[in-house]
Amino acid sequence: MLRTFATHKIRTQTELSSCLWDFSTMPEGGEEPVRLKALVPGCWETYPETRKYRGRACYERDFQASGNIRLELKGVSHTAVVYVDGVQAASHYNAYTPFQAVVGKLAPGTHHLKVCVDNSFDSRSALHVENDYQTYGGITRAVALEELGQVYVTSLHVTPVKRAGCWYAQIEARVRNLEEDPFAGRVRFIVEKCGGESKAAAGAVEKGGTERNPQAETTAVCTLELAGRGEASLNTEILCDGAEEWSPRRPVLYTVCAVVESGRGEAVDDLIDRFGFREVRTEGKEILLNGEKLRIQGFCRHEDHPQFGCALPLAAMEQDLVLMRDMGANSVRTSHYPNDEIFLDLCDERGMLVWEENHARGLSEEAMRNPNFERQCEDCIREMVEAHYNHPCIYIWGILNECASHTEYGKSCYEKQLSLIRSLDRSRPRSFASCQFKTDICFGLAEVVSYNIYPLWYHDTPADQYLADLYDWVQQETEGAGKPFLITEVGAGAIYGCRTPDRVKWSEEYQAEALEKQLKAILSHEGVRGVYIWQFADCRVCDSWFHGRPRTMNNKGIVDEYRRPKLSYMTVRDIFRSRK
Ligand code: ADA
Repeated sequence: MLRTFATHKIRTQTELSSCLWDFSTMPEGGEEPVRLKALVPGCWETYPETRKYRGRACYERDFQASGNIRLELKGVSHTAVVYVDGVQAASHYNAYTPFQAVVGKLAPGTHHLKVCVDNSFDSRSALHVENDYQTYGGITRAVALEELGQVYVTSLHVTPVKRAGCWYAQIEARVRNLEEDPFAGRVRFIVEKCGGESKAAAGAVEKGGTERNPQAETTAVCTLELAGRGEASLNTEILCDGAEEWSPRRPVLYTVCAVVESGRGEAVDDLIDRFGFREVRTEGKEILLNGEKLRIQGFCRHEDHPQFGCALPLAAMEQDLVLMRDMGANSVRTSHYPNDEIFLDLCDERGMLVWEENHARGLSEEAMRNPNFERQCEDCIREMVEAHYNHPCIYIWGILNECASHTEYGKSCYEKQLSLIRSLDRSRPRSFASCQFKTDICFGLAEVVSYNIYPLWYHDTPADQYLADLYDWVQQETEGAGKPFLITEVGAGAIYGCRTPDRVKWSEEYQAEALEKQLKAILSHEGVRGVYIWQFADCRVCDSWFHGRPRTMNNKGIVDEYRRPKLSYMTVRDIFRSRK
């Protein structure tokens, strides 16, 4: 499955995933490769033969196509080299962002696709390092094949803006000419509410047809001229009078469709995405969604499941959202990387607010000085914002969870990355989850101050005292004073089924009691605008993290890895629900 809705009606798109591919390991030391039929998307750790394999492997399959093609790989963990008919077509680093390969003028017939995947840890990889979560191996998200003509829409971003009580859709699109021949035509943009197919849109999507549009107020047309190979940017604004707002309570969605028409009026390409009419901004200590104060009650969630690794199918993603909702949550933090778009589609549809962050966890200044760190972080940010810009559920961008935000060098990295986000998206606030207790120096760089705290777990200071001390320091001593303040992690470990009258650490009783105290302290603090519990479900960690991580799992889930509720489930549910 590529998305929860169709993104093309004119461009021919075929899913190459949701089926078995030929898979073989590529062992370093001359051992026999393991050969399997393996599911894409999937993780090779889910097969008994490769449960513990770390290294290089290759996935192959044939496909039918002709002419110009675009392959989109939505996630390969963690480094990929893509070959079409034996010729390298793309390479990419980072498991959690999509990338593409565009190949010109394929002869009609059968072609061969090979994806070499590497999930090794070595100095080339600054972000995928041995960590408190697992870096799986495989093609872990969907793969799409698209057949392109001479020109195609490469990007389509919508920013909803409200002026004088009216909503406008500000649209920015890019169109690419793949050939030397010039192209002169136009691009028609159509906005409509999801669920209702207007005559205008129905006409516009008829392949090769011409169309007329009676609903001028929801469309705009831009002239397109490309002298030869290259890309053109188009900007327009559409007045969407009477548009219904997206909110967690009523997540009304709209589609935006960009249709490229030739000079003769033929529709030759299209791209459809969804968005919602909503504005997020900060004002003093508040985060406002369409002017309403947000109170975040959320969970941090890893993409992790014992049966699927990080490649959760739709049904498992949906179940996670159902359980979070049942506990009274209104938000999820995609710790610690950009998530599968299908999960974001579900969040859009369910009105679940999302904190999305780039990929980095707990890197020291030394690790941030890896020569590849800056480029790999920037690529991740660019790809995340480009791909997820339109999701109304994303209300904030985060970067660099628990990295060196307390040193001057660290600060220079935070500054570059936050500025990059600002240059790509001016419509959302930015933040980072800090663990630098009373030593952070980066709060002047972001709109929202966020801290991860573990009173009653890693230390025994009472939660209210610890929080008050930290909050007062932020207000009195830092540039975070007067800004919205979130707790982005709090929690305690419990091993599912470990019950003890002594209420010792790792028991379900201890976790439930600790969470009750932590949440009550946080939610009753007048300065705090919300909390994310660490974490929704237990997750697998890297083997070298076994110390302090019984079962080689991070056991702070409110449900275990199979989503079985621990005692704290009802504690969280009672507290979150009592506040709605
Ligand atoms: C950190 C970190 C999480 C996790 C957590 C824990 O705050 O951000 O990824 O490691 O601590 O369980 O200790």
